[in-house]
Amino acid sequence: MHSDPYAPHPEHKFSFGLWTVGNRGRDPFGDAVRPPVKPGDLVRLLGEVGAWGVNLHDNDLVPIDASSAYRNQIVRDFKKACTDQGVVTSMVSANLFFDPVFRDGALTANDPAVRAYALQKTLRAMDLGAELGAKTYVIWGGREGTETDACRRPDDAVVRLRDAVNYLCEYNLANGYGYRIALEAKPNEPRGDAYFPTTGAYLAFITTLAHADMVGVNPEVAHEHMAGLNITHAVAQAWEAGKLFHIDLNDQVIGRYDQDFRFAAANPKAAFFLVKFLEDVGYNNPRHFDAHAYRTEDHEGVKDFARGCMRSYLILKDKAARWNADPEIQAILTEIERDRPGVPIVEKYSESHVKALLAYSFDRIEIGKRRLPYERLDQLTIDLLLGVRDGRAAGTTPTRKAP
Ligand code: GLT
Ligand code: MN
Ligand code: MN
Repeated sequence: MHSDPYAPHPEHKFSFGLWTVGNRGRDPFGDAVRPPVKPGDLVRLLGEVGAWGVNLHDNDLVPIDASSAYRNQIVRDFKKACTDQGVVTSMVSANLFFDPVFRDGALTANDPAVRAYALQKTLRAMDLGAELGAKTYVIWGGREGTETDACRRPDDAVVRLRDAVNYLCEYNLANGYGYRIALEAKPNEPRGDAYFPTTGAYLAFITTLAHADMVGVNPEVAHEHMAGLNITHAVAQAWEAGKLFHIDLNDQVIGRYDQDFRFAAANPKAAFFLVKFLEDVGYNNPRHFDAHAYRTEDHEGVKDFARGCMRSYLILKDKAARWNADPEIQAILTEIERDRPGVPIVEKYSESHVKALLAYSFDRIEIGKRRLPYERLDQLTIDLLLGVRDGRAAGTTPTRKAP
């Protein structure tokens, strides 16, 4: 039998939030178009399409006012659905944005009772996730922001969030939950402006925490694109800092509202460089698709959406392997990185190094002449992505498939 080379397997760690495959297509201008699906049935859908993990907010699973007996029943049923389907609960979070109580923010709100309630809700979400076996806890500050900065000093919001995250780290330690906490940035929406608008902002914030080692980031493709930024650069900085705990894969046209499209649907070239980066460095944390099906889809279409996310990732992974093995691409890379014997060492400061550097005479004109054939390099990348170049088996000329 012909086996699909782009079929998902558990080692890919592909996960979906209950809110992603359970998204009902509501938007600010129109009501739901898909009927509600119970969490257990969403897990069955994930099992059917071949996902490894499921993620959830507390209230995706347990209604906000559920009694503890009802909560326990729901959790039991959910655990059974996960075991039956071989789907793991990989990440949890607290919904600190939907209920009206959070209209001025949650952990950074002005009202101390709102902040305390948000913290209590988060502790309970951590308890829930621990019970389900989750090891990543995401904090997305959906309502942490403003429409008018008349309402508070922004640095007060920074202090409040720091106090809250420090508190959560202590709770994590005290209960032996072993969570890795991942902070997720977004520049705006639903608030006019969000605090910590980019992954870079969170990376700086983390260094100020009491348990910085326990906290990393959860960059989302669409959120960096909303800010007009290059997601791969943000991800690379997080990776280099040892902080890439989780990732939200989806897509988004720059400058639009929060679109949450299927991964690689809008910017396949940017998605390629992101996948190539993750695969090149050996990223091995969950790959979460935080997106949803077009509003035009029905329940079957939601499966097409979920399968499409994973398939596109795996196609791009294969393309990345071909790119890495392509002799012409590799020859260009070797050329542009070619060593310059005799050039002083600048990677490390020392008295002798600085002496050698200051004494060295550079042939600026000659150095400036080195060819940088990035047009060719990019076109080879495009040829490969568009399917007219095989990569792996290619010689110095593109190999064209027979029509
Ligand atoms: C919400 C948001 C996402 C976050 C989720 C985690 S909830 O759907 O748009 O980007 O990752 O709280
Ligand atoms: Mn989003
Ligand atoms: Mn997200």
